[in-house]
Amino acid sequence: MERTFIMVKPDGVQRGLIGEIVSRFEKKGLKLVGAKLMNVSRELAEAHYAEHKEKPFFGELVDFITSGPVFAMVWEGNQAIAISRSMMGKTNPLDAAPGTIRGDYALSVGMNIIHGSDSPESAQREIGLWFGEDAIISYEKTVSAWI
Ligand code: RTP
Ligand code: MG
Repeated sequence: MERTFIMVKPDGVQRGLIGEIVSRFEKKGLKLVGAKLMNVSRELAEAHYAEHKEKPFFGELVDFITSGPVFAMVWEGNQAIAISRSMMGKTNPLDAAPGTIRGDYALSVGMNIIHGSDSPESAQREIGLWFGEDAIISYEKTVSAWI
């Protein structure tokens, strides 16, 4: 069983896509184990995207993520990390297949609606950074036997 950190970015929140995105993850069969609507400090944004610190777009990326509230979530399930990445689609909406979240809702790489952890190491780091283990809920979903 895996956990992954998923975030609806400020553009997704402003465009009213929280419900649509949560719905897609629920219908897929993943289990929501943590969620919060929050403003992001520059410090948190810089720590979250630390791997991109030297990239030319880093400043813009941090400006964007701190520009309005985000909806941060933790989803749990078999292969949750890879499954979520495939539901999101490629980073650049130009390459994201129709049917994926970015393929259906985004036009530009700078505003691509959603973030998802890209590996087990990233997921662990990001869940710790945004939630901490105490904020994650453990519960049984009886429907899990059918997924
Ligand atoms: P994310 O971390 O946000 O889930 O996106 P990702 O894994 O698909 O892509 P990543 O390579 O980690 O890039 C992080 C975010 O930086 C912005 N970006 N801009 N201007 C550019 O060439 C460029 N490249 C990346 C995107 O918003 C991307 O989601
Ligand atoms: Mg990434």
